[in-house]
Amino acid sequence: MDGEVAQAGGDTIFGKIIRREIKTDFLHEDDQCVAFDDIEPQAPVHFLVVPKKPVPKLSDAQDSDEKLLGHLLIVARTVAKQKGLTEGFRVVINDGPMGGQEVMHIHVHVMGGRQLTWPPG
Ligand code: D5M
Repeated sequence: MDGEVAQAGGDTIFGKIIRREIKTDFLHEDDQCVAFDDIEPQAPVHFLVVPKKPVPKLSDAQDSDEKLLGHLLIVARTVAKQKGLTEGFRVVINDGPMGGQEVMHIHVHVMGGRQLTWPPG
């Protein structure tokens, strides 16, 4: 585990979840990230994959975060399968105010379990 990952979390609600200051049932945890159900689900299945490294948003990510960002998608795929999303699902990363991001700790939304439509709002 590298030093940045070991710091685990920032000053957002997700930092508190990662540091277990807020009790949350993790669907997945490893040295780089956690996954847990979204508190305001927009679909029958809606979970978040959150890196322990407190990158505020995708547009703040560094080139050196390439492996970490790829890992988040692999975990999204794995947990989606565990959740039974065999017919498909949606992956979303909101970025900044215009992207509708509310929690400034980068996270991957995974939604499924109903027919999703396009475009989103
Ligand atoms: O999405 C932020 C998401 O984070 C939003 O769907 C609600 C969710 N959220 C906020 N607080 C919690 C806790 N405590 N547990 C689980 N989920 C939570 P964004 O992309 O930033 O708009």
